[in-house]
Amino acid sequence: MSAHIGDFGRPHGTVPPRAALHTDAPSIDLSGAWRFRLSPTATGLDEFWAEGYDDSGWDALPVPSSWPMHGYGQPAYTNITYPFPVDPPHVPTENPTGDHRRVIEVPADWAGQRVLLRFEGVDSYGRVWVNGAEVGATQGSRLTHEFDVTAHLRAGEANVVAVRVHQWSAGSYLEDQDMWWLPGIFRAVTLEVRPSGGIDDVFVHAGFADGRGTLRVDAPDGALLSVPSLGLRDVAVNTDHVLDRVEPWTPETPTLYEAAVSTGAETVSLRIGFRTVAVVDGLLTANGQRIFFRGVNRHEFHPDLGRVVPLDAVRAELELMKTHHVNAIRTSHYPPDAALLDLCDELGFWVVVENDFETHGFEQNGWRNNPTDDPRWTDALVDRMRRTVQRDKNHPSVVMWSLGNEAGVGRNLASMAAVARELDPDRPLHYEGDRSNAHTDVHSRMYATPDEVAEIGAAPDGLPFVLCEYAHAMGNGPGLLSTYRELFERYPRCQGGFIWEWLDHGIRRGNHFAYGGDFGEPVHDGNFVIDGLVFPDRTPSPGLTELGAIFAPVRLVPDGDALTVRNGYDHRDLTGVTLDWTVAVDGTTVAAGSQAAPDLAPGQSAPLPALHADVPAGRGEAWLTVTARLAGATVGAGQVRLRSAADRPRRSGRRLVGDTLGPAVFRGGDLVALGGLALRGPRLDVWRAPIDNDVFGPDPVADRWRKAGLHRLTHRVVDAADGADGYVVTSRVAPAGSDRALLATYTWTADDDAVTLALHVEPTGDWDVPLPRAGVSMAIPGRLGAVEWFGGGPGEAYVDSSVAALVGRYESTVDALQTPYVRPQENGNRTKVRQASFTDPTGAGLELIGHPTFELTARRWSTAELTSARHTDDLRPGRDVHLHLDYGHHGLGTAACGPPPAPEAWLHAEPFDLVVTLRAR
Ligand code: IPT
Repeated sequence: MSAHIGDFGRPHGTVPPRAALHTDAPSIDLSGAWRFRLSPTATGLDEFWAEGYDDSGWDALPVPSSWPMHGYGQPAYTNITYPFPVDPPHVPTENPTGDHRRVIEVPADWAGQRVLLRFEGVDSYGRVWVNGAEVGATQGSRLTHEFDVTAHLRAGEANVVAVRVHQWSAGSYLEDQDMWWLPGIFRAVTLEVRPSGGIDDVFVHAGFADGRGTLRVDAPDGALLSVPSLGLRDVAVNTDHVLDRVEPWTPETPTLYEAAVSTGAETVSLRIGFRTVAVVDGLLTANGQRIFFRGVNRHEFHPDLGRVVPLDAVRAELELMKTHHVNAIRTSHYPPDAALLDLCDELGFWVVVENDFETHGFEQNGWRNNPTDDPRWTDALVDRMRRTVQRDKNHPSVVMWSLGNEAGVGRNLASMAAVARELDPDRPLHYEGDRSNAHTDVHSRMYATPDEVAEIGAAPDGLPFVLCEYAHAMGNGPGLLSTYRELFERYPRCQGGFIWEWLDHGIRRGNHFAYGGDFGEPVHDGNFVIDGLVFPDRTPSPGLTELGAIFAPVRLVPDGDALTVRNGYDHRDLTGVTLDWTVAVDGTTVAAGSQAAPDLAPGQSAPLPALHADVPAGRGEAWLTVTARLAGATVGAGQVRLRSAADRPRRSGRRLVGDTLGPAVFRGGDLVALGGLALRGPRLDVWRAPIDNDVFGPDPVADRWRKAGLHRLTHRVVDAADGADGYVVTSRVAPAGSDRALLATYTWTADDDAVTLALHVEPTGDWDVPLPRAGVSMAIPGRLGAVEWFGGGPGEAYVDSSVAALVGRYESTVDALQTPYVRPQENGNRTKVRQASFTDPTGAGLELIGHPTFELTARRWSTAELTSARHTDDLRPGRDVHLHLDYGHHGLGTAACGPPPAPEAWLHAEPFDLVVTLRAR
């Protein structure tokens, strides 16, 4: 056996990397059932590659696949920590090894032709045999490797392809990305004829400058190029063309031109997009215009299949990004399946393709022996960079190459940068890990605070700046998105960034999604792998809805009692955009219409003509809501209040008689019934089920909350007495062991059918922690499952994530108000609620009226139960509906990996008031 598996990360036996091409050369897709055997170690195995080997006792496994997702071994998750000793280049003897065999018929007419065997993704190391002869080995899990198997293949006969995949190899040291460790042949395997006189490689150089396209297609001499729609027919390759009447390619206008490069032996089809990417005067530009990345980091993951993502799922997720106005993707932290980039060309995204390279776990060892600075690893790293550039160089969507992620610094960065520049001088380079920017064309940071971003933006000169990761979308959140957008719009150098991250990598297990530690991993990072804008099954989380509202290109901004429309597209006018408007009084539409958007160039604004001449006279709260639509999709929405509500009537006039105040019955100062409806509460409550942004990060606020005892407050009724102002209950609310308290004064008034609670709260003692929430909780009968409200909606919203919430009248159910965060945590708040009702199927129930508003949460389990749940199916509906009516919430922020809420979104322990009318109906 060799000294170590994988020769310092070098693959061997492969042909030189080349572009992914759509060709008419014959090929055979080797997807399907292969024979498979898993062994716990890499040593002592038999010669399964031999042609006569009997694999009839083996199982069948689909290829492509991540074998732990098919019951072979277990997935394992670590973020930074290597799941094996840091002992480069060695890996443990316990090294799950998957032997794959497949017999394939090769057509007789392939005889005499050159044939390549291509692997597009093998995690982490694949030794390959054809008909018993070893042809080489892959290394670089997310990179394409091709082997020339001409000498070993027999046309017109059955052939045996055998692949031994080791989970761990030297290359694993270069692949410490924050994701599940999932071995397998997880992308396509193909046999392809390379016709003699064919086209092995093509490099399209298509620029756009001064209103004209430039085109040069590098291909074998003698090949001919056609771009019929541009009038090019069978013109020579390797020559420069200048083309009038070319539309530039941008994500907003992804114009592609069908093209073909042909020799007598082979035709390659291409889709050409014309754009020039360059750093000009400190700005990253495309076609001379500033690029603005409204981006996401995208990993490849599927909750049932692991690293295998079917093409229809990829298309669906890109379409979901488009409808939420995402215009850029960083392929964190490796090149994606090649098909993704075809879709990005077609649908329109700026793409930063990252090399398959991360050595983050060396940081925990003082960066000692980091491959990034070790010449023994130079070949492997240069090979990785070369494979990355070569495969993906023809995509107009790809605007930058990234050397990798979180790999520290060292001399191999220079080698990688050099090979990328040599192969492709036309694309700038990105790498975040080297603050000196010695090898990059843009300055990049992750999780910089808004203040740091402003400082970078205001600096007199420097490189273009991108946030390659920001707004960590773990659990409920992120907050702060509009703060970052303002910075990107204020400072030209701050060219946007990429949210961390697109998708929760939860693994479906029974009725829930599993995360790190759920598979018995001895070392793991829990739910840090659940930090996406969409759930594992790709349903949007509220964070994505908020992002969509923030990056919507048609901006409708209140200005006095009118709206201003701003064209927030970068590259197109508002042709085709219609503005659909409604005027609603107390949530009921009274007038509606539609008009074309004004003619505005990118960045221009105009006031909208008055649309609300016809608000009927009266007392209700009136709103003008405008929704911008383009080809059926929503491209912006905004609101302005046309008239404030007259204060809704409070209830008064009744005095306490025994335990009864109007329709309400009290016991020991607590409301227990209202007009025949059994209730518990409302009582002061400040606890929320900590969200990930409360729990993680360097100084988790949830630790301070628990230390302060905010999850175990006790109540002491100090006094309960009827008086001139109403029935007044005072209570001292405090945790065991502390002399700090919240003094609550509940003043109850009533008339015949309703009571009004005016709650005043005064903190006393030394409060050095913010409050999670500030309000009351109460329980109502579980049959009141239908919800209707007038206020912010339709979705969940919090103080620093509420741009998507529009004031309106909404209907839902208690069940549908829940957001199923993979690790259960506080969720579901509806903001600025004026009025709400909870009713049973007969329409009877409870109505709540805010003076003026309250924050509303309702669920079928208590906040204590929500706090202790680990997975969604730990939550079981109880008999009651638990309500929280809040004055406010602490902001969401993004502290799980990034800054806490902005100062104005903190909920400091200060006096507050909450006034709500309750009516049984
Ligand atoms: C950063 C990583 O680049 C990313 O892969 C992911 O792990 C993210 O953090 C957290 O979810 S690195 C971090 C130490 C800032």
